[in-house]
Amino acid sequence: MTMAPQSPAPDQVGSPRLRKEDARLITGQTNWTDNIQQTGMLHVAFLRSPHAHARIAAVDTSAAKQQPGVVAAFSGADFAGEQGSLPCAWPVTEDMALPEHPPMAVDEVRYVGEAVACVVARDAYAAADALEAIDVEFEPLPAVVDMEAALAEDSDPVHAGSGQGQGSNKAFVWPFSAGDVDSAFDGADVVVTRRYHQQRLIPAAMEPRSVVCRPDGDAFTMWSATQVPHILRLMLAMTTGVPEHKIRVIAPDVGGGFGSKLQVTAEEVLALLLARRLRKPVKWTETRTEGFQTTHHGRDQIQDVSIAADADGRIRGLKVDLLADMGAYMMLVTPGVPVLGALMFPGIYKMDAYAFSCTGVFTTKMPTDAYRGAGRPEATYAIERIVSELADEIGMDPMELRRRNWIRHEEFPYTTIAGLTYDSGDYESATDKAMRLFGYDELRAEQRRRRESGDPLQLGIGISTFTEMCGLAPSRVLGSLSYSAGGWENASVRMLPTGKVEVVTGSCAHGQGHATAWSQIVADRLGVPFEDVEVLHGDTRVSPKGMDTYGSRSLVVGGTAVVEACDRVLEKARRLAAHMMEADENDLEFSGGRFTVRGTERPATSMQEVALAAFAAHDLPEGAEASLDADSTFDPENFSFPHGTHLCAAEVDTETGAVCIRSYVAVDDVGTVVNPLIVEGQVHGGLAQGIAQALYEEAVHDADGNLVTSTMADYLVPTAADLPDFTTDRTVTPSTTNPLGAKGVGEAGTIASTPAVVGAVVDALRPYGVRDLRMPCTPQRVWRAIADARSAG
Ligand code: MCN
Repeated sequence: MTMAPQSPAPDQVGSPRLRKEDARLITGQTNWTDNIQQTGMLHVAFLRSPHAHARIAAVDTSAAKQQPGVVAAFSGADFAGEQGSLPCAWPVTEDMALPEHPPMAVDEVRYVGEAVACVVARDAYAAADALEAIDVEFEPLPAVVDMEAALAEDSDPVHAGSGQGQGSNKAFVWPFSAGDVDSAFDGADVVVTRRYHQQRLIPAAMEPRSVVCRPDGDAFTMWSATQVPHILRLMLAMTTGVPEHKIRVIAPDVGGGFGSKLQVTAEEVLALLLARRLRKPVKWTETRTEGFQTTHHGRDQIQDVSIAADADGRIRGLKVDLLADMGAYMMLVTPGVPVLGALMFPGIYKMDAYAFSCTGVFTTKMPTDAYRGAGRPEATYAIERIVSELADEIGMDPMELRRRNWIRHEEFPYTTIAGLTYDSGDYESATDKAMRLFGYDELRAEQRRRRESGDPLQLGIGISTFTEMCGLAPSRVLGSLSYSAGGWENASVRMLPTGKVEVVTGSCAHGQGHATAWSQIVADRLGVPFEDVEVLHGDTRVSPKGMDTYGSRSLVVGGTAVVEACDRVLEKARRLAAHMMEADENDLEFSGGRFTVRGTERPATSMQEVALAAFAAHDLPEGAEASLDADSTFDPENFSFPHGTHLCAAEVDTETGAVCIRSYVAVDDVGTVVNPLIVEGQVHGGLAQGIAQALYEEAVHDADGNLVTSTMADYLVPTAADLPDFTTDRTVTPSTTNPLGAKGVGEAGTIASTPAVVGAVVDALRPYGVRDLRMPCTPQRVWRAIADARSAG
């Protein structure tokens, strides 16, 4: 057999390849979880609590069982002893309160939407209809909605007897301090103190949550719209007692998650229990309102922040006191979110001292958990907003104040006061570029003119010079932060006999385009055409080792595992090629997918020829295997720290309170870029979500704990039409923590943009005495702030 050598691949890394997965995704040629059909499949609907807090006196499912098409109906009690408690993988302190969290409530419900009973029927409509026939006797208990009230000594407990200390709704206190905070503040010329509210947000992925579970003898196959098939399999095994090797989890194409599918949900656990009990495949797909009520929420913190500085603007110290709303239970990483954020409050600034404390609080609301950025948007918001306020207090340009305090390029690697070592950065270059693109000086001049003329349309400029920690790993550090799992990632690369390549990755893309980016990496490393690479993922049987996708970790951790596996394949290929060419390995050169012998005219041997020879195995060097494949697990030494400068110019109509973003410039530095088109898309999507927090989105509960904003008509997710044109650009400061030199980008836009936008709105209103606004800055809130400031002043 001979194979025609194929043309060498052009440089792929750095080129804006169109995403190879998109044709399939946008022409409907894929199976989302809800499209999956199984013979004899049954459908599940959940009866959910209409109360934020109530005792369950009785559940009667007998009438529901008589409804047409119904196969079974169960209450939580029917699964007592079997359903376990939903897992929390991040017990941040040893004495953290970790109340039982049964997938289906048994004695008490603690948020509106908590599952109380379920119906299993031959179709989804019959299941939904039969819910009405279930009789539940609730004995309402007081709702606990407000975080501060929840901490009062006389507050009703969310979990009687399981909290700690004063106010039994206190779940934990996590303190951190470095440097002499008291003397930093005592000796300061200026201290600025603010209270910032991170409103509760609802992740609204395009594809709702959906799960199918099929019994296969004594084993189970689960399809789930999840970001974390590996974590899900492990946790299902630990929760239900089904042995891990008897569970296969498949994440088919997943239509977005933004953290909300980094979870082990009640419905997934119950799907498995129902499949086991009924010996039939079962499916459940949430409705949008069900999703808003029962897919975990994000943010929800109150931040009391103080910054101390000298009169010349040098920052001396920072104090942060955080209340973080856990909601009713601890879910997979609920308590870890604010703790992760703790490390990022100092941002890009040098300072002498830092004190942080976070109190986790139980309320009778849907639990919070990771939502795009998870802790880092909150931290970035606080530091970027208060630094601008400090500049105003001192009477200094806010960019000048930043320049005086940020870590300089030549100071990297730099260990911050929070104890993180930032790998690399060049804040100066990113800022200079952003200011040029933005026209900073011209816009300041226009702002002055408008202020002087009393123009009802005021202009504000918001700044965010941010950094974030991403590439979640290293396992060692995650362990030191009490996270139960590791942070490594695995990849295996196998060259098939015809020279085509299969890459198996533990990462689990749900919109990020890994198939394209990984193909680019492999094409460059192995010198094969981009089209010849197939990326396999999202199935624990196909990719048994993995830590999944979140925390903008996939490229820097998972992509690096791909690089390392490619390098091992190349090592094997080099050895075999040397044998085939009867040359010394050290004399071989590899370029464009071909081996040549240095200094000779001998014909080249292509990777394809080597792959075929490996497969045939007729004449292998001593000890070589009959395959060209390799596996790698990468666990970096450190996080990577992307950074950037985002500038927002907002016009505020002081008569109506309407805010219009006039221009938005984002200069991001994510180190080496594998695919600029994907990076651009990630930044755009991230900006949309950060701007959404600043101007549009807020999950509102009434005093009884009902989610008032439980439809898309009430919870305003902005569309493309609501967003401005973005000017994006980049600087490139390679990371030193991985061989690609890459830093993550999946959350950067969201983390950076919220303070830039709110900063612009507040800046526009400075002449009116406004110094802060609660998010989202709706026209009503802006107008009210102006009116209040006018009547006060
Ligand atoms: N990339 C690149 N060069 C870089 C950095 C990244 O080309 N220097 C590419 C990567 O190859 C990958 C993409 O950008 O294709 C994102 O990479 P990375 O920053 O590693 O982030 P992850 O792939 O780990 O994705 C997770 C991240 C997170 S945490 C959230 S939340 C989020 C996000 O991705 N959720 C998303 N982006 C999303 N995009 C979509 N469409 N849907 C979601 O749910």
